[in-house]
Amino acid sequence: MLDRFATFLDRHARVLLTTHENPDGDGVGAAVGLAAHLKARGREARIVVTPSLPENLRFLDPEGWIEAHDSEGVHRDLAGWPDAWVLVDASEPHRMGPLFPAFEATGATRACLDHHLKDAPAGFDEEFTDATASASAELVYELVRPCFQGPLPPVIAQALYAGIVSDTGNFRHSNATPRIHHIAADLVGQGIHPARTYNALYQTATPAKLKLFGRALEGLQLRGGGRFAYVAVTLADLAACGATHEDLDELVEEPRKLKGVEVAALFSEAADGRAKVSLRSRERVDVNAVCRQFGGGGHRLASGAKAALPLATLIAQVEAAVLAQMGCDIV
Ligand SMILES: [Mn+2]
Repeated sequence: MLDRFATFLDRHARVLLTTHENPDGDGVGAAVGLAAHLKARGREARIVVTPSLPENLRFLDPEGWIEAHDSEGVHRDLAGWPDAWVLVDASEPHRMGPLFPAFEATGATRACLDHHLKDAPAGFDEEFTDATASASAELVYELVRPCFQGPLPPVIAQALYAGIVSDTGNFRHSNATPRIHHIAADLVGQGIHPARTYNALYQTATPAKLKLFGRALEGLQLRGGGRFAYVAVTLADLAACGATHEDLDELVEEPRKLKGVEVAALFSEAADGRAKVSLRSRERVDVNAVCRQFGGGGHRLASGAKAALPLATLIAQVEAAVLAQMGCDIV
């Protein structure tokens, strides 16, 4: 697959890299690593994210390559710029959110590089996916590493390490494979600091974020005899704490900490009025199967969905689906 991807990149001179809406450490890390690689090979590469680069990921972009999407301004003619448009860390074009109309309009070859599970490929001229990879950054590492005899350029090493840390939950999740530890060891051996990376990615909470976590945990719900735990956050909760949607990051990990919990969920109201769910499974329950029933997906143990339903309706429906998936009686 990666040989095919390398050949694909070699055929194009102007490559636009985008990732899913509300970019995470893996999407940004993989895109920065790929952009640095392309630039080193004399290609033009740009990265456009929407809505913008989160504060805690700024350190991955020391050269200031990443552009915040501005459809009315500098990106009015974005569709006309690239000859290849690569969606990184997602394989559903709609996950680009506000970038999707330009993606639809472009005359560029459209491709994705991704490690999420997917039923039927659609919407791309070429797909480069490998659901056995722990992170998109792992795919970029495998592509880029053989091109360098010695150490990787620091910008690539840091970006890929942060992508791997993000998607393995700092090597806690079931995708923390032997391979990903070997890759991490190679990157740390080249001078990447695990503690500094962890601090930059995660030790960035504001008082508003901690208040929001407190408020959400006050409303903690347990179902299925304590095997399913969830919290829910409304727009009013965000406003009351002075918090933003970015502050929801990692909140789903809190109910997951409970002893005996098999599935944890975070429900939230999106800014567009739709309701969102993030599901995490400890090991046994396939939450990707649950999210697919609501038009979403992801990985077997970490998945999400967004639906045009009131929050309370989504909660009731997901709760029933999770309990059914667990093989529980619906209580
Ligand atoms: Mn990823």
